[in-house]
Amino acid sequence: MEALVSALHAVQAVKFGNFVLKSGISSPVYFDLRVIVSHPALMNQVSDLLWKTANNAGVKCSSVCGVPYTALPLATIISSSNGIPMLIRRKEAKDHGTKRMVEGTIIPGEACLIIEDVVTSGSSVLETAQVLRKEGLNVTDAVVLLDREQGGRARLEEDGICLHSVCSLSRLLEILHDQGKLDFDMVESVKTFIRTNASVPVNEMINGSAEQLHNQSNVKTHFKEMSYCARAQLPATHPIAAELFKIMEKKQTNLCLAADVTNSKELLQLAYLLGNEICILKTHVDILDDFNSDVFTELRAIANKHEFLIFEDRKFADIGNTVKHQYGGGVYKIAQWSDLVNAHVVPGPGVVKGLKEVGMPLKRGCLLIAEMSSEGSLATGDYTKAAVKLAEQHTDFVIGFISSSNISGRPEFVHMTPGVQMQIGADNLGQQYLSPEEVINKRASDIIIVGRGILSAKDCKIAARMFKKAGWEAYQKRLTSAKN
Ligand code: S5P
Repeated sequence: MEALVSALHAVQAVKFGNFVLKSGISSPVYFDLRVIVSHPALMNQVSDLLWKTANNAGVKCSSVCGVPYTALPLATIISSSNGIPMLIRRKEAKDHGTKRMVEGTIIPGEACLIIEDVVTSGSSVLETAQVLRKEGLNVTDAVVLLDREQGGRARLEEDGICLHSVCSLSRLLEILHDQGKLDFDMVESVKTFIRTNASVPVNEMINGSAEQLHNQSNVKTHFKEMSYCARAQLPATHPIAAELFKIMEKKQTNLCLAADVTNSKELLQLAYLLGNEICILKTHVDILDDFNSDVFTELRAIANKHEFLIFEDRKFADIGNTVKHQYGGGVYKIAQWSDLVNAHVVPGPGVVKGLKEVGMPLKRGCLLIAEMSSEGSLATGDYTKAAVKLAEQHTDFVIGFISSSNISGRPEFVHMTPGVQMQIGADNLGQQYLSPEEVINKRASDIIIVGRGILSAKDCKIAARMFKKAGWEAYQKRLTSAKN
């Protein structure tokens, strides 16, 4: 293993330094496993290790198939050296002749092992698996040279594919460090980069010769395909977001209740009554006529019992120094009892920095308001993009967005959408409504925020259950359609 890692480093299949990626982000690491085709001895060594790794794991297969393109020659060597038949997956069907997506002799029911060079999200392996499965082949295992440990394993497992890796990124960093080829600071900087940029492909350099294998729409598809549970396990997911994703999966709900009531007793009654149906209870503490801090001690106890998070919808929008006081102090002492808060991005980074000083030590999370549901909202276009950028720069505190759709394409971020009722419509003060199906399935947001759709219903419990069911079904539909 040490010799292999050293050789990969020597041929610059893995490079360290400062690279500007196609996404515009600077990265301390750059992978290009494609260069190994120019080094036959290394090709043989890699193929041998891939095959041994699969055998040692007890994988039984009747054929191998490389994920196009880098793994194609690797699969060829494995096939020829071990006498195992190979299949070739086409990227596009031929426009004449047989129109086949897979070349070679296919025997339905037989097991085919997928070969890949690097796994990040697992989406390329999945794509190949889907094509092979459509031909009737049995796909249960994939072997990869380098696992970047960014959620691919969990994602593939969900689809019944066991991932076997020759080397993981952390092992690779460790070996290069031991060999004196990487200093401690660089190791830490790569680890941090990978952790905070989970879905950024690091094989696409700006001006680089690397072929663009992933693009924004790929990332978005991958986001849609991933379950809340798999997203909870991503290294880049903030602990509060991970907790939220786990609650959502466990309780099978993506419903946030906008508990817009003006009386504390009513607030607590709602929390008791609807606690089982929701993943988050959203408050507007400043609309309570009878606020006192005991209410929030009690609300916290209900939240712990029924497993939901509390989100004070304070919409901070001032300079850092002011929001620090508004968040931590004053009458409400929001930071003491609220897991989540949100902020407008209009003041610039200072608002996040100020809130972070108070929230981080308490392990709280923040959502940035990137879009609004009200008619004529100015939070659109470049403003929304700037909100995403700001979130990306503060992933230690910002866990996602208030937005009308999935605006970031990053699976580690949570997207929450207000303005939801069963039917599309509006109120008389500019609020605009979309349906749970539209928000979760079509627009790939994660959480529906519902207020009057539940609060104005004859029976709040029945209404909450209806929204819970609609939101969850839309999520299931999204997962199924993304996989097909
Ligand atoms: O853009 C927004 C952002 C938020 S947080 N539009 C919104 O409506 N909200 C909040 O969501 C709003 O403050 C209210 O608490 C809830 C929507 O309530 P509903 O009664 O219209 O469902």
